[in-house]
Amino acid sequence: EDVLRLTPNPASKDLLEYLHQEGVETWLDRYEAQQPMCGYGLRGLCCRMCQWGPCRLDNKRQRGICGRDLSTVIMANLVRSLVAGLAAHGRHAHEVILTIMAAAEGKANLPLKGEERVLDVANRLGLTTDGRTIKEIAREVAEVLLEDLGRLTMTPIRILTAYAPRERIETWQTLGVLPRSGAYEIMETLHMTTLGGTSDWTSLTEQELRAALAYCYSTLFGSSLATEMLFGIPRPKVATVNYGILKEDHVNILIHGHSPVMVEKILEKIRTPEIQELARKAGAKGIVVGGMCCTGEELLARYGVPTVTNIMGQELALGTGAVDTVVVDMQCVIPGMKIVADCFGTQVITTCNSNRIPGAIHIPFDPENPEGLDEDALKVARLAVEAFAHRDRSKMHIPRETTEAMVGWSYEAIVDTFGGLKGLLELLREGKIKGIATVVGCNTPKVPYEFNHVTIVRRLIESDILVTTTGCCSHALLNAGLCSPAAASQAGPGLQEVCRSRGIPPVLAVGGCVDNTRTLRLFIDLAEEAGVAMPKMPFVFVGPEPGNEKTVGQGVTFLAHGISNVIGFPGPIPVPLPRPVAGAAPDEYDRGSNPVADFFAGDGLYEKVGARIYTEPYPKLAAQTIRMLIRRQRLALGW
Ligand code: BF8
Repeated sequence: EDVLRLTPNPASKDLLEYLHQEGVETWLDRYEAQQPMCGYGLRGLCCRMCQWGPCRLDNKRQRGICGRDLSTVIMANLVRSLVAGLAAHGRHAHEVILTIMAAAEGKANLPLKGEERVLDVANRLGLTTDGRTIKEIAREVAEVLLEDLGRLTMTPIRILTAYAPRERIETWQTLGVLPRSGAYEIMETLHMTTLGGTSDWTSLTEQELRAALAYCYSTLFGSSLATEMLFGIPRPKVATVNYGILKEDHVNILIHGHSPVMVEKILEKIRTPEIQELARKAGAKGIVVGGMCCTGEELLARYGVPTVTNIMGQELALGTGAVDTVVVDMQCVIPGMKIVADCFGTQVITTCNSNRIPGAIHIPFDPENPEGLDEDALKVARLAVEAFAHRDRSKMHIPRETTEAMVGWSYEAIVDTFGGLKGLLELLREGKIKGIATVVGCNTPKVPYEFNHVTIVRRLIESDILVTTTGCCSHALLNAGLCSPAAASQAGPGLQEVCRSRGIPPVLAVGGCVDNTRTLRLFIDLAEEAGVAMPKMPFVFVGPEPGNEKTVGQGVTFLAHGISNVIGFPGPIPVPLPRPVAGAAPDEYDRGSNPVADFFAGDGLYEKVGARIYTEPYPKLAAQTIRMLIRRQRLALGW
């Protein structure tokens, strides 16, 4: 009931109701079927890291069969979750890096559109650029990125050395948390947490920071920089988004997932006269391409290709009955999507060997054998268009909502818009912009769909806090109109003036989740410009609706850089909640505290990195917490 009442996008509400009436099962039905959830699992107190258990720990049973204590179990679950996310982003980075190599060697028919980024990264790494072709330089940069992903010996991650601020590197060195590589930290984490591994939970908090830094500098930077090298640095542009971009009389193709490589080619093929003609012959007036999740955001940022929705909207988008084909690559493609696709006769094409779906057509992209890329992309485009003829028109239900947005906010685009770092810093100092909050992450069925994202951000911009966003959160904000320059009218007087005079929105959609690096770079460089350590700056990381394991590393990345987190739902850390939350059976443990919660929310972590986690599931109170944090930082800075 709350979901239907509070979901901010009328299109989502409409489709949820429609699918319910039609008897089509969605996450909402399955979420209800899972109630009540296991309180041990919810709080990270179930240990399944050997075959002696599973052991459930609580106040009465404070140790598992092997003797592992409660704090070690919580931390082991948490850090394992982080490295699962690291693995996902790592695999994403791996694909893009290998594609650069294939493009540089002429094996893949892909241009290197991001010459500016290739040279920029090469210079930061101290590579020779004079007298070399862009392909040679790109290949060498790609080799460094690949090494950062998989090095097993103790040489610092080179991208970390190139991009992280000196003060932070010294802090991490003192704490002994400088990582080797993404792959090594995954191995070490699983090693530390298997049966008979570490029984000192504090060493796992160190591993948490170490793995997060590997996550940040080998997989996030790896994916984001490599994609910019291949396809260019996005620039601001106006686009139309939301479910209403689908058209009854057009071929509707949705692209979904995270890796931008093959879809780039598919898009190129769809735009050829051959495929456009094929669509007309099939009786369509044209072809609509829409994006979901992070692949959608990549194409939105670079080409203004409209996005439709996020992870929890994927079933709803197919529920329009108007989608002829959905092309998916890797990650966040939920099995429920195929169930809905089958109800409406939507063709599903998978393009990644890691993400197979029973019953889908599989046309994979392999960066190590990329010779067939053009042919395969053309095959996908043809199949996608031909599916139009088989659409069951009696089941179409397309909501009318469309929303305008200004997108493409790369690091460079943001800096240029404000007349350089100096310009943005001046606005922060004089208080026209009170602070910057990056509001990001997934959706969770534990809160009304997209409600927390939109409610928090509305309150932040009202308080003159500039917002950057990525991932599923950004789909919610895009569809709510908050990424449109017109949303300036909802901002406080300072931010309103800033946005109006530049014609920009108060919420800057910076890209997919790996592009959180764009905000991080902005935070790093603004602190340096101000001559202030990062933990002192008026910046906050906000994750209102954590869902995927990938988000754990995002939050801890920012914590390691001294940026506090405001998290909307406890996730895998059983931090003491101010009051009971739906789904988490309140007992003594919830209301009290525990060493792990004390570490993250209290002074333990703060003393090490200068940041802590605030958990606030109620969005209005979360916004209040963020305002309070920013006010406190500003007061301390004398701003
Ligand atoms: O990487 S926000 S549900 S779509 S994990 Fe996935 Fe979460 Fe969405 Fe993109 Ni990010």
